[in-house]
Amino acid sequence: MKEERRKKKVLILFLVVVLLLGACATGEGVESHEAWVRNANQGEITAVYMILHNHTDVDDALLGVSTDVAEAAELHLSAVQNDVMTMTQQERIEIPAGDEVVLESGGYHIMLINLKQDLQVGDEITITLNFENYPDVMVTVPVKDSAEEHQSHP
Ligand SMILES: [Cu+2]
Repeated sequence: MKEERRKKKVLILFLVVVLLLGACATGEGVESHEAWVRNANQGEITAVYMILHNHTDVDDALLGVSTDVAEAAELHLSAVQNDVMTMTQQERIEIPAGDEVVLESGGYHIMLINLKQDLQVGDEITITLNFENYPDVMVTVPVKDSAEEHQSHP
């Protein structure tokens, strides 16, 4: 009887874990999840955020990004130093095997510099991610409002 209950508990725990992992559990290669770009106007800069998930068993790194909507795209890391928000350009963003890295406000992000067009809420842009090992990945990125997010990103 006790054994039976224990088995049930283990099964439920297993199901919960599977549900929590969600789409990631079935992923392949290096994928991006929940990508979005902050709305901005032509000539301005903006930032792209996402979760990068490395489903492979090889350590990888994001080396660069290309897009038609901006003059340049750079990898950046934000940090607070002496109460001042700073951004430094990164040559690479490591994505260890079987792990994920979060690009988010106040941390790693992809900076789009000198936008060639307005990015309005509801629009979508396409960016291409270049990795050290994994082949290029094209990502469709919806434009979202910056208002509910923090306002301090330069
Ligand atoms: Cu930046």
